[in-house]
Amino acid sequence: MPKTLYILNGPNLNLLGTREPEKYGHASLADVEKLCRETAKRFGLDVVFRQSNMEGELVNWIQEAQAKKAAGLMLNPAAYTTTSIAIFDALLTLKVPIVEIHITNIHAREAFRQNSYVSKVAKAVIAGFGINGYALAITGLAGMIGAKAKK
Ligand code: CA2
Repeated sequence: MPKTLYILNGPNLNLLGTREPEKYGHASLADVEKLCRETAKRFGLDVVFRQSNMEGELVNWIQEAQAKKAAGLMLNPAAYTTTSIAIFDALLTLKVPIVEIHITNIHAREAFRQNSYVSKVAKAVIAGFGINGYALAITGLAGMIGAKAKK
């Protein structure tokens, strides 16, 4: 059975590509999903890719990742990065590696974007590579879970 990565995206990321292209680029979330599926396929990994504007739904999906025995979880928590104890608590229950992703370098932005609860439980953090950060995160996670690139 192929291993599965959960890739979760937080509030407003459904609007990716529709505004602030100077910060976030022109790609849509559908483009990000395609990139993730193509990258994961190289490592023989399946992907569950989702976005929600609701905190509780993200919490439910984190719990689902544990219940369904996902091999790893990637999360762009967006604005919940710095506010959500509920997401932090849900991530604490996960026994698999967590990678936090941000399209922009949150540390070079407003101070309120910088204190991440998710970073406290993440194995790794990727920020500032644009949407390519998702591909980098999959490659890094593949290494962590022992998934090898296919020839
Ligand atoms: O850089 C990131 O990936 C962020 O997680 C994006 C969040 C922001 O609150 C974080 O501080 C950093 C914003 C998500 C909304 O993204 C949009 C991008 C373009 C158009 C509309 C929404």
